[in-house]
Amino acid sequence: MELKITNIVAREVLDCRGNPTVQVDVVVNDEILGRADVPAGKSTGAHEAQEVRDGGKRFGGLGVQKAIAGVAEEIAPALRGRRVTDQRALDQALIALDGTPNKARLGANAILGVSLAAARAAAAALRVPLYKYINVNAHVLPVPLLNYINGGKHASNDLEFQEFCIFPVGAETFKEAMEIGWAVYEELRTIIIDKYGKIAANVGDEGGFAPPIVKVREALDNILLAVKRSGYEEKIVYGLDCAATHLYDPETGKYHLEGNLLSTDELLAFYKDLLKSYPIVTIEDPFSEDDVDGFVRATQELGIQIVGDDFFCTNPARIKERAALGAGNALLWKVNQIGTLSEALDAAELAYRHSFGVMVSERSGETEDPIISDLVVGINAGQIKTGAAVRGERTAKYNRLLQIEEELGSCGAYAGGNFKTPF
Ligand code: 2PG
Ligand code: MG
Repeated sequence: MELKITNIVAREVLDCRGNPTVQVDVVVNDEILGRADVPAGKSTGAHEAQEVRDGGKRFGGLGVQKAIAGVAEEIAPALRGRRVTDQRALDQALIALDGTPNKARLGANAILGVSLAAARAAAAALRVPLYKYINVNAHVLPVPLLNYINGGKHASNDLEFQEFCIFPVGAETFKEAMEIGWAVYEELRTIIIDKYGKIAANVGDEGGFAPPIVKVREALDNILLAVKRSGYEEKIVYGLDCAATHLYDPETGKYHLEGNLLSTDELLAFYKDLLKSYPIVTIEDPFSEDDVDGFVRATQELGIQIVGDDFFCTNPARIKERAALGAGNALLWKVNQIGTLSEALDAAELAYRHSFGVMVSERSGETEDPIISDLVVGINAGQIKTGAAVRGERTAKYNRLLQIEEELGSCGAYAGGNFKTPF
């Protein structure tokens, strides 16, 4: 039977910060529903695909009624009657309809919602889970990069790096990674309350604690102590997202850190020192989105995974150009940075061709939609970053991965072994 798109409906819903976002329903043959929500970032890169927001007073300008009107008035009429399983062709039609290089006219939020909801509808129509619809060989359960101390734009403290994470590479299964994660999180809560008082145990945008810390080393020391007390030291290494685009001062070409202005060289030296003290295996955005030289040097000189977030923006053209220069060795994969599923899949494929790692990521403004869990298994990426395993918009992703691990049974493989290090 032909699987045809018979309707597309978009609506305004709320993300975990309470801000409006787009939810899309794609209906196949008048009865099968695919639904997807679009997330939103706060520490965004300048080169991301553009959302359309309403401006004006309502929701402080953040409303998405214009984006939704574009779905009703232009996208739905253009896609009705098309085969839902032609994901690539649907995405190309969306890109052509928009007509801008960065989806600024109809909005990456509208376009991505339709693209993801179409994939969900196709999978539902074919009666397969989304991860299998994307890839018949989907089987890798990712190591979660659990973000336990929040700083930067995600917290109301003065800690400049955005994310301090544990990476339970030594777990045997995803389920065990969650158990380890819980134990460390609870130890960390106690440590933070003892040191900074109970108010410091409130959490930031991604569920990590947001204590009144300024120094990077102090944040790491607290996490290391929590890991030690949990008894899981042997199973855990560490990761950072410095989100350095937001530390960069364009006037001086330097980076704000702990009361100093550091050159690329000095920041690199700071990282080298950190690596002497802590078993950090992955650093995201150690330099600003256009500091190619910084990324090249970090990749050559730090000897760990250097992940590009704002730096690549999940954009195949940026990955191609910068990977050729040896800038970075891993891609942070965020579907809404590029705006369609097929372009995001192209970005992942390109990354693999350059022997890059791929880490699938949420945005800080998520909903309870766990679609990235199916996507991370679908592309066998082996790494996911979706905050601490608390709060519904984060646990939705982890819970979906627990289901997928159960569904895959003995066919599933936890990716931890890929990251075992000599530390
Ligand atoms: C990041 C992301 C997600 P945001 O910088 O990696 O953690 O933050 O969604 O705010 O861009
Ligand atoms: Mg980032």
